[in-house]
Amino acid sequence: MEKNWWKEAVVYQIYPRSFKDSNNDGIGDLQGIIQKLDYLDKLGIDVIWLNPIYESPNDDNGYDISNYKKIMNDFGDMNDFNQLLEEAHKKNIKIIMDLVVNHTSDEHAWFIESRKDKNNAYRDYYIWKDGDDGNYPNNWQSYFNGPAWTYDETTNQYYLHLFSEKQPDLNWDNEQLRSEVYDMMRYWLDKGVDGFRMDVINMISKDPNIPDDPNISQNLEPNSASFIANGPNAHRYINEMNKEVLSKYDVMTVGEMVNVPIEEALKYTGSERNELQMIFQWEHMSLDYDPIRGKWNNQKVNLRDLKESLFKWQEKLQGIGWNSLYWNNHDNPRCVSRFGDDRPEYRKLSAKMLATTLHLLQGTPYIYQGEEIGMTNIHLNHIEQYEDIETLNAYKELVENKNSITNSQMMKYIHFASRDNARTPMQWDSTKNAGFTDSTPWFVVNENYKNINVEASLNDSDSIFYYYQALIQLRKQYEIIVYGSFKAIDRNNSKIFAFERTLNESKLYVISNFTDEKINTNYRIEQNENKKLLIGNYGEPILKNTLRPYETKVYLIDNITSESVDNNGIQS
Ligand code: TEU
Ligand code: CA
Repeated sequence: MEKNWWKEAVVYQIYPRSFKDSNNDGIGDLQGIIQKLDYLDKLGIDVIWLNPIYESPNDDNGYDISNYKKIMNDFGDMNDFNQLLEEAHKKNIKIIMDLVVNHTSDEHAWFIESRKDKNNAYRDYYIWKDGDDGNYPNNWQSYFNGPAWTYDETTNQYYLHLFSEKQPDLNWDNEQLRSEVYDMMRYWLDKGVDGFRMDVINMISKDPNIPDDPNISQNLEPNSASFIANGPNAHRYINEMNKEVLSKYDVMTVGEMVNVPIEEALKYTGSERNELQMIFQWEHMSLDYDPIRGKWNNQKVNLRDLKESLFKWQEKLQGIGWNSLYWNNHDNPRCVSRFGDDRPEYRKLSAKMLATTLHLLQGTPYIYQGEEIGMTNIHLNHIEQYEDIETLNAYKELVENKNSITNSQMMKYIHFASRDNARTPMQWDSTKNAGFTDSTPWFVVNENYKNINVEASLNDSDSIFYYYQALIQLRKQYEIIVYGSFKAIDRNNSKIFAFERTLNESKLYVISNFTDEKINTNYRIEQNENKKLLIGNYGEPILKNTLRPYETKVYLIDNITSESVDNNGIQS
């Protein structure tokens, strides 16, 4: 397998609005990030992915960009950015930017022009269509509820927006638009940024005939975007972007893709295809969705489904593409609450177990801010306390308009699934507002900050923080963690997540208990005399043939003898 720095790296995702406020206006900012670079350096990460920091009216917290070459006032200015990049680079930390080019803000100069008249030079930068006999051009729905089309009086046409009506979709079939996007990308790369995370990049190509989505029925919630993803020219445009821009720089690329079947993913990430290096696929983020209400649910995923999904991605991409590994991000609830167990007695154990399981799979691991200290979901009592547009719109739709669920049911779903679970301010210490700001924070601080915070983690040698630090160190030390091949173990077990990795003469075994039960096991590896415990979340002594609640064990065998590998070294 070809060696690349971005395969060896660990990425840390920063949601700037909630990371650290340096000037006490209640909003996180670039200087705040600069103040915390030492902290990130201590953790040992290699790359920072910044959620959008560009000028934006913040209808969707920066995912609605009004100027791609300006920094949002809330976050600082270009000098702050330059300083951040320079200081990060001094510490050997790279920075990748969010590239949001499926849509812009309706306040972007292109759209302001575009909506003026049908003959405007920018008209075709967006997707404008006539209504269908007084109705919407077709039945597509927005991700944030309601039709994906908004009528504009000035020209008596509708424009497409797969997200909010303040996020009009760009028309990638327009060559001029594509070349402007490439110029903008070069602007950031020439500045020295180290790559891009590309927002919903598999949705840039729409079928020009805009056919109705046959899957949408009146009663069923979701949206049409699954139908729109991976459109006719998606690969052609990404390949062109690679040729025109990406291939000229040594950078990292990760395409965010909701609704991406494996066959498509192989094309996007295939090392021979010159498109992207890896993608964020969403499959394991949606296994707990409800067939009717989509993400608005509070059922925990079944471990076998989770394993099957992740195993499939490991097996299918192996040797062809490359996986990105993540348990959570700014669009998803906190992983310790969702996949682990955030009750006080299990929070630390299960957070470490999740970290181990993820970081030892094949792929590039991503840590979402606060994950490294085990931050949890937030449970606010009133819908008015929430900020996220997706959450607020869904509440309106499901509780107020359709009357299909009660307030109290919806609040339970929100507590489980809302994006705002991940967007509460970072918990730095036990002082007021968790040390995030001295004034009123833009969004509620989780009240558990008195116990769960960075300062406490740094003072506790057994903390989740130091465990992540150790995992990152192991990755630097053992090539097998990066380049070893993957093989599932004990596949049908509904409580244990186990797999092995192999590189040359070494083998690594990862065995994780996803439950709060004590489980008896029978893995051959535990009888092997030559194994050594690389890392685990219970101190010594390690109990053979037993997994305690949320226990994880990683064994390494340096020199495989034919004897020790028979039967995969595993389970009788
Ligand atoms: O997310 C893609 C996306 O489809 C999400 O809206 C997703 O469906 C939703 O968050 C599930 O809860 C990206 C960004 O990560 C997200 O923050 C943006 O809101 C969205 O694109 C629009 O730019
Ligand atoms: Ca600020």
